[in-house]
Amino acid sequence: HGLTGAEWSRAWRAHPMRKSYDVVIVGGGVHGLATAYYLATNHGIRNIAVLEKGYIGGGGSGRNTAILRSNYLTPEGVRFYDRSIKLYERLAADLNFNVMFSQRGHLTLAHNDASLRTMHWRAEVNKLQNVDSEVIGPDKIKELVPYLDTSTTTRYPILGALYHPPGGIIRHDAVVWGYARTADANGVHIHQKTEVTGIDVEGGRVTGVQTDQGRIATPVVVNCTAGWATLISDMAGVRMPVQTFPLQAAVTEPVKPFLDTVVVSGTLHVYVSQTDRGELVFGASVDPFASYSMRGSLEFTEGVAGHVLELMPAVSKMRLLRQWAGLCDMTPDYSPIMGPTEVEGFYVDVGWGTYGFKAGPVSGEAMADCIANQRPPEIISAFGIDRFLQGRLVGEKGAAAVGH
Ligand code: PYC
Repeated sequence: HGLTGAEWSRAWRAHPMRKSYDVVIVGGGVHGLATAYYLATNHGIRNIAVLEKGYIGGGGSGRNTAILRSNYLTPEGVRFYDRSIKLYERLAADLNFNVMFSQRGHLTLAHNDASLRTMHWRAEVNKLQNVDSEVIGPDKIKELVPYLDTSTTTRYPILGALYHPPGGIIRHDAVVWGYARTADANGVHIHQKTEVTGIDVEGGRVTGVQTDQGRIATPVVVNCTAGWATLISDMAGVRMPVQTFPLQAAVTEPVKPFLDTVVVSGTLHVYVSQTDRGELVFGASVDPFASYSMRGSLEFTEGVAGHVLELMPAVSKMRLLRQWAGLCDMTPDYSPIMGPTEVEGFYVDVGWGTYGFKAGPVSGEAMADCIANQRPPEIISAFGIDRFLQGRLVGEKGAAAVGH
């Protein structure tokens, strides 16, 4: 509307780095920015630096397939992700930023008796937590997604699906930008192109952070990274049971809207949704070997195209435009690691596997509470790192995206 680039006001500013901050957050994705935002707005803690070695939202927050849902398997997981959905529902108003949340419904298809059984299990756990989720049959699936091949003669017939009406998609960059702008307006300093090179620990407590832009004194460091969770934790001398795997995704050219639900097939290792711009977004499960590579592979493209066509043969003429990868920090039980560690002042919000973006708001809210009140709030009490020592795992594999 007639503004030149120079006239747009900056959504977040660049500041000279202070010599000390009350809290330093490592990682400028949705988790780091949300933690800063809720620390400032819910707890009045504003002397905060968010350090990002690249640009904000350039990691998992800008690489995920923007799917939101809360139809998990464990009561701890369902409650946690449901709180995130509730925060996402009011996020546009809270941040005064259009995040384009479309609650279009989410379908997880079952192609065999074993997965149908897991869908029933999830539906019952979901209902007990007041989360809208039910198992539906092929006729209802066909009504919701006419382009799906629900015939009984396919290689992987669709026997049923877990239907989760509140699930959907959102504009992931807008979520990052909205949190960044509002955190900045509340006094948070966002330092992009600032790489953490060390964490100072003296007498078992954090005293500062070393960066390629100089040292910062601080009593609190929060590791909100994905892909670099073990690297940053190692700097504080804290070991994490995390292995990093790439996950690949792709988009097609845009076409007229025809798909207004999110469709996931665990058996076929694929999920599909259509953006407001008309592109189909495809994703898979993580690559089969641990790696830090963010390059796309032909194997992925062939696999995803084949599987999408088993589900929706009618899209065979659509062309893929782009593919990319993000890094997923997998934990042994497919639940995150959140809260304090054995080093005083060193907190972690890591291990986000393939489900980190959807947890951004609740993680920020809970981590801010944990730091301000110096104890993990109930909603993340099951996700502490000590669960691995105590054998209290929170097994979410049966509900974590597609088969891993
Ligand atoms: O857990 O819904 C999910 C998901 C989608 C893509 C990756 N994970």
